[in-house]
Amino acid sequence: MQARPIIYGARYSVYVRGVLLALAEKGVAHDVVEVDVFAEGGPPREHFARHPFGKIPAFAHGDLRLYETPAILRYVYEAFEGPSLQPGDVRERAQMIQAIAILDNYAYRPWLWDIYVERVSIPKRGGIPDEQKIAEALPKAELAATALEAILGDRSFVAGEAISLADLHAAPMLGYFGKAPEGAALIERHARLKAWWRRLSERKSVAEICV
Ligand SMILES: N[C@@H](CCC(=O)N[C@@H](CS)C(=O)NCC(=O)O)C(=O)O
Repeated sequence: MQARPIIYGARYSVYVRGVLLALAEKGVAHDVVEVDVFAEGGPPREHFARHPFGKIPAFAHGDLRLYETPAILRYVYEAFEGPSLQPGDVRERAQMIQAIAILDNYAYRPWLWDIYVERVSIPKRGGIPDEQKIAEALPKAELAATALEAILGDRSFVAGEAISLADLHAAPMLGYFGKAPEGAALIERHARLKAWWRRLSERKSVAEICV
C-alpha cells in the first residue's frame, strides 16, 4: 500500500475540504492533485477516469480508487490510525449519517449555490446576483439549518460530544454560507447552530482549511 493518499480536486471545493479535514484530524500525510472542474470546456478529459461524473474529489490510496465524499470519509475513518471520527454509540452513528445526508440533500444547494455563490462569488467576478434565486433559497436554507439544529440539540457536535465525520462535512459548507450576509444572519438567529459553528471554526484543522 502506497504511504500517501492522493486527493484529486481543488482546495476551494466544500467536498474536497471535508476530506482534507478528515485527513488533518487523523494526522494523515497526503498529496493534492489540482483538478479544475469548472475550467472552460469542462473538467480535464483524464479526470473522468477517476470520477465518471466529472466531479471532485476523487481519491486514490494504493490500488484503491474512490469517489463520493461519504465513501472517502468512511475509508479515511477506518483505514488510518488516529482519533476516532465516528461515535461509538449506535444512535449517534445513525445521526451522523443523517446529518451528512441532510447537508448533501438539503443544505448544499441553497447555502452554497443559491445564496453564497449568488451573493458573494458572482459579484466578485463583476456579475449581478439573482435576487429571486436568493429569496427562494432562504426558506430552504432555514429549514436545513433548523433540521441540523434539532439533531445537534444541546450537544457539542452534531452527532454527540466528540467531533465526527458529519461535523467535518458541515464545516466547509457553514464556512462559505456564513460569508454571505444572509447566511451570517441565519446562523446568528440559531443559537445552537451558532455555538456549533464557533466550536468548529476554532479547531486548527477548520481554521486552516476552511478559510
Ligand atoms: N456527491 C459528490 C458531490 C461532489 C461535488 O458536487 N463536487 C463539486 C465541487 S464542491 C463539483 O465537483 N462540482 C462540479 C460540477 O458540478 O460540475 C460527493 O459526495 O463527492
